[in-house]
Amino acid sequence: VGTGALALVLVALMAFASACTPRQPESRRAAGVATSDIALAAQKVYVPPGDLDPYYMFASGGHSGNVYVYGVPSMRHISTIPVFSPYPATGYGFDDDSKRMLGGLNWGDVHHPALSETKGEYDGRWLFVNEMNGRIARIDLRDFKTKQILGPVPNLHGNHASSFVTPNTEYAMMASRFSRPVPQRPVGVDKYATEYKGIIAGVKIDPARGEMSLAWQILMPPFDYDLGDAGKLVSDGWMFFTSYNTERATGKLEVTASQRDRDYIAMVDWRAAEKAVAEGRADTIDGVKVIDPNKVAGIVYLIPCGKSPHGVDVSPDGKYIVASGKLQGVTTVFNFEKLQTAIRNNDFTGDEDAIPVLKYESVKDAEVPVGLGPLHTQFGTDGWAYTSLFVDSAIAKWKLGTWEVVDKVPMSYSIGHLTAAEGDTVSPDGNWLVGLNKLSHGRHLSVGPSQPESSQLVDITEEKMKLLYDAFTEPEPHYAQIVKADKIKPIEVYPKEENKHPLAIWDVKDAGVTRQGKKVTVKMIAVRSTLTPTDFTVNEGDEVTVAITNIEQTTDELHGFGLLDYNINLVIDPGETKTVTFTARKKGVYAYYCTNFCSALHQEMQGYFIVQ
Ligand code: K7E
Ligand code: CUA
Repeated sequence: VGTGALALVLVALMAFASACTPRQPESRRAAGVATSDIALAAQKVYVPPGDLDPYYMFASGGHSGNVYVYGVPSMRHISTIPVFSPYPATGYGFDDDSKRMLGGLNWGDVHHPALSETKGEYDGRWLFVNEMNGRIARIDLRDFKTKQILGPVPNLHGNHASSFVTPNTEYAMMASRFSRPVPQRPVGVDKYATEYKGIIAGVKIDPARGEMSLAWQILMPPFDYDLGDAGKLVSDGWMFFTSYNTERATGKLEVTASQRDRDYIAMVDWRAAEKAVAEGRADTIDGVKVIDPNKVAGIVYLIPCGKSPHGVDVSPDGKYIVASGKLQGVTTVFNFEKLQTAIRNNDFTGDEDAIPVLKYESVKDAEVPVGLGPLHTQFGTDGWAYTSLFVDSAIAKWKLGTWEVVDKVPMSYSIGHLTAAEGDTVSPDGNWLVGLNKLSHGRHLSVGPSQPESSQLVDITEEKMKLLYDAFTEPEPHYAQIVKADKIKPIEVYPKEENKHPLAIWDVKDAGVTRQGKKVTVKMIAVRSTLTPTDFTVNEGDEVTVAITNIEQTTDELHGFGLLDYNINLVIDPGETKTVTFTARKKGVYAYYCTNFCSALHQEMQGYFIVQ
């Protein structure tokens, strides 16, 4: 059965590959699409000059390390938020603070943005994003800037099933896609099944400041933990994680990890985990409180699930746990009440490393025949669910409770995640749905071998889903969330009275150079259209700190500080102070200048750095 399903997937993929050979630009409007339909679609997505989109979409930038911000429904890319990679456009990764935050890692593989929530609704305060090098970051939506990067955390390797938050942002989640020996040490893969361990972790979030800290980890069997979601309303207090390779196989996983007919969803009682740690029942491994299910019962259970599941998604009412078996033609729905009853009655079929395995028949509600290669599910109003189908390259619409599949819309091509407006909250809006496709071949002017990925906007207000618009993004849009624009209240300047930077100055007469031995501090002011001081001199070998305050309090008045030949590039927003510290290694004269166009005399905003 295993190889059969696999062959099916491969055949479908090959058929897809041959279907999209390169073509020259031309109209590929589908036959039978009337001009009136196109005009209607255009009207729905068009946001006229001067108007604003009613939604923000925050999309993962995959291994670019960025988050991309879009307006919905216009699908205009309006901003890039650098998180795990340097981004010269905003000077991110060049000033002392952001360089320290990146910690010497110049990339990250971002997968799942998670907006902070209050009572299960997006509250517009923070955006959390995970990345594979065992890290998670917090972006403050007050200024759309990365404020904290936690990790790489010990023990946990390949943080993919992250950063899903609980309904009151008590926790963000982390889990290992790659198992390895815990504690970390060199052990051959021949001992994988017994010596390698998976890790599930809870990242505590300070409710006032958003500050993240690693609270606890759970030692898990060496499966590959893939996706997660937090319980809500009736299932609040639980976290769910899919896993594959429950075969504990190594080597060519595409074959060895697809043997079993069922893998598992791990369900974690996070309040019980919290309590176990508070009661001192956790071990400390590499400085982290780690709960071992061999010693502590009642924290985690395993739900058998369709072969090699990918996404797991909790319905808005919290009653259903929807898991997609990516090598199957069905998505499986589990009933939270049945899960609770089964746990209460010890309705188990066995265990994996002391973790009880629930009985599939006792907890399953339905196997919904959505189509081939189901990956992820999002929700609308009235119990409507939308599942992405990678192999079929389509979205299926179906109903919770009746399990009827009522509609399908093709995606071009090969959809991964999908995201609905307010889609992970307890009350989705049921109007917009965006398919985040892995490929786009032939849907845009060719740009060579590295094609943009396509994102497609779908109208879900009516019985039939309607594809309205193709947008494109840089690699690799894994997941995105769409939030009502009026929930986010960004500032446009940093108020002067909030600037507590020790090197901030507000008057040009305070600008200048001070020296302590070989340490030189330059306090600089940036304001239209001068960088003061306009020149400064240091000695070769000095450690130089340039602290620049942009004293503007006017929207859009950013100034830059580009220092040629020294790889220094800062951008300072109105009211902000930034520092850069470096050694004056090269003798000579070097120009610095403002990189951000700021006024008619922007080009005059320049000075000289002299190293003698
Ligand atoms: Cu691309 Cu969520 Cu990393 Cu699915 S993941 S497709
Ligand atoms: Cu300041 Cu250009």
